[in-house]
Amino acid sequence: MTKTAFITGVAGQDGAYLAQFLLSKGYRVHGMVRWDSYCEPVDGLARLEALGLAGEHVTLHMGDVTDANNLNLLIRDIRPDEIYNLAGLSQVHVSFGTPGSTLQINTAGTLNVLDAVRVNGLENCVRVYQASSSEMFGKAGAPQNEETPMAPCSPYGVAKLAAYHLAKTYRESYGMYAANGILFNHESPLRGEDFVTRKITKAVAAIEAGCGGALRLGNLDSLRDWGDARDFVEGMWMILQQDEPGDYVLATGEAHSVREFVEAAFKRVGVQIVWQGAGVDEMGVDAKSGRRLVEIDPALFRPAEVHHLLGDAGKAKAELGWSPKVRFDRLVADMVDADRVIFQDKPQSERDGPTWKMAG
Ligand code: G4F
Repeated sequence: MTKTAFITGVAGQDGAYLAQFLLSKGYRVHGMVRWDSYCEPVDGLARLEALGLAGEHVTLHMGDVTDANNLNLLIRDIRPDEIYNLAGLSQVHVSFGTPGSTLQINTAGTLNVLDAVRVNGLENCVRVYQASSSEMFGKAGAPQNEETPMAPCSPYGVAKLAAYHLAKTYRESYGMYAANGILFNHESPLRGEDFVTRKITKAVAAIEAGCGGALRLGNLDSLRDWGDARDFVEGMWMILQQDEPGDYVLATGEAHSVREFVEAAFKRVGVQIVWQGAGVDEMGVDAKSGRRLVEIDPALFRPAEVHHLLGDAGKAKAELGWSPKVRFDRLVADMVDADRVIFQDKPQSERDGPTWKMAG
């Protein structure tokens, strides 16, 4: 029997790859996108377009997780077998500036999804995947797994932790199939430029093409467990195929610093970075030419930082049979290569246009 999935946040990196994955499994896929994704120019649907999924493949609905009535009606009409709640404000640094809307979207939004299932009387026929995050571990020591006490240190982490507990509470109180995927950082060529990986790979490609200035970054020493988003969306699906709902860490088990990511990305285009100076005066220099390619921007430091994320996905491996296929070097190379294509395709006159901007 054909299953139906409903993805909130379908226009994001994970939403687009998950939609692609579920379509390949024969699912009927419905996705919710916010009204502003439809505005001209329709950049909001760019990821779905990049994967060839806009149009008839995914049925799109305009909506917003903060609008409970809207969600109730959508879920009533679609009657999905599986809901993947991926909508959210996902930029940790932004959450310090907009803590109120972060909680509205990431916590109250999750509550609205869970409650829409409940008030429509669908507790026994819908499975809900909640996009939880390793940012919930915050200051907890590494490595982190499902048993690690959580100590979030950003409004984003706090909002996600509350949502995680809401999913557990609905599971325990109403017998609802609600499962948390506690995902460590996962990246791809579709990653937004306000995350550090894509910011770096796009800057490297621009510099190689001769049209980028120095890359400005904040904390170079934080450690992240970076995997490939395509591996992770498969894990999301596997989580919802278990007989009993549970909570699972998805991670590669390998941590690298932002500094290492910078070095690997430049290495892909044949540039060796050497570091000079210290603190906010530190810079990354091309070992051959002496050109300054990386600078520190104190404005990009966060009020509080998660220093070391390193996931232990042993439970997912044992129970789901999930393990990541893509490792760090390949991920960096794929992302740099994808950004090189953007610059190769552009005539010199267009390369400094609005598509090339430093964000986040
Ligand atoms: O790429 P980031 O912004 O990702 P972050 O904060 O780890 O969050 C991502 O992963 C979480 C999973 O743990 C998700 F829940 C969340 O939604 C998101 O996907 O920053 C990574 C690191 C940080 O330590 C940051 O301080 O890079 C450091 N960094 C240094 N310079 C920078 C920059 N981050 C950004 N965004 N921009 C910079 O210029």
